[in-house]
Amino acid sequence: PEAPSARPGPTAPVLPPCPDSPPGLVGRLLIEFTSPMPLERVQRENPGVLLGGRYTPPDCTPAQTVAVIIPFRHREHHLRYWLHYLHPILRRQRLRYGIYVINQHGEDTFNRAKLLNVGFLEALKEDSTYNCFIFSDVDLVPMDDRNLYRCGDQPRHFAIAMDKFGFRLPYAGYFGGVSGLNKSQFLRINGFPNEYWGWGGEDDDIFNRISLAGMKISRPDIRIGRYRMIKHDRDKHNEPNPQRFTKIQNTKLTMKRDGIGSVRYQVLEVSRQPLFTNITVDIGRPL
Ligand code: UDH
Ligand code: NGS
Repeated sequence: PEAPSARPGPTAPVLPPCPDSPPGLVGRLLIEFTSPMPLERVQRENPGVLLGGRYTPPDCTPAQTVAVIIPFRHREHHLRYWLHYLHPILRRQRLRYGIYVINQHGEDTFNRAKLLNVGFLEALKEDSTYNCFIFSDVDLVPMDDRNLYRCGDQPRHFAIAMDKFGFRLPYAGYFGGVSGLNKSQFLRINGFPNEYWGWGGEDDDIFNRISLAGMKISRPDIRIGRYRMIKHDRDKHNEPNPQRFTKIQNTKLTMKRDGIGSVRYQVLEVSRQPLFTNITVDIGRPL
């Protein structure tokens, strides 16, 4: 018979804080999107992920709880690659996290930034301890696990060296693809704009908000912030927005009234899948 001391005690052991530099990282990764990626395989390979795409390191206590928010519509095959690559990376990074896919209902014009606002609010409804929000396009996979999906004392831009831009920033103020803000940084800029319908400019508006709020963008080393983008054609109902150039000139005026404080939407379904939480939402359409 087992000695009593070998049994788990009545109180859970207190785990040490997770290290600043996680020891199990591997560095540069081979990322490719050639062989198909069945969801069953991704599930089988990630048994430690809990329902809804939640994960907590078994061996340490993370300083932050990270909500990863993905704007989404009709990109199931991209999502399978994303989950396949990202779950093991986030696990090695010793993060406590949850994955939220914010699925725009219907076929009206796509609105990335509004979906991200919805993700912020809905993730907090699920778990009020989220204090770091990483906003990621579904088609972007980091090529180096030293690119830590955590928040810092300034808003962070992660996707700084994408393959399609020759592994460089396309312009100094680029803030697209993958970014991260903690809760107070996000609220300081009144969240993201809700009025960019269609493609383009919303990330520049977010960059403007951050600058106008007196914050600076933090970025990883250019050798570490590398990304592969899954190649795709332009989506239907996400045409370039002709208003985007004038809108980004007016961030200073619009950010006060348009943002997380004014977002209106209706959640149609919350579905906890094995590897992510799927939130289908009616965000309306352009006026
Ligand atoms: N997204 C969807 N569904 C859509 C549109 C956008 O899920 O119908 C999401 C998705 O997470 C995507 C993100 O919004 O990664 C950004 O949209 P995007 O991928 O369309 O933006 P990107 O700049 O592409 O990557 C623009 C079209 C490029 C066409 C190039 C043809 N060679
Ligand atoms: C800028 C867009 C951004 C966009 C970036 C990269 O021109 O929204 O290009 O686009 N700004 C405006 O249109 C005002 S990409 O090459 O990824 O298609 O993120």
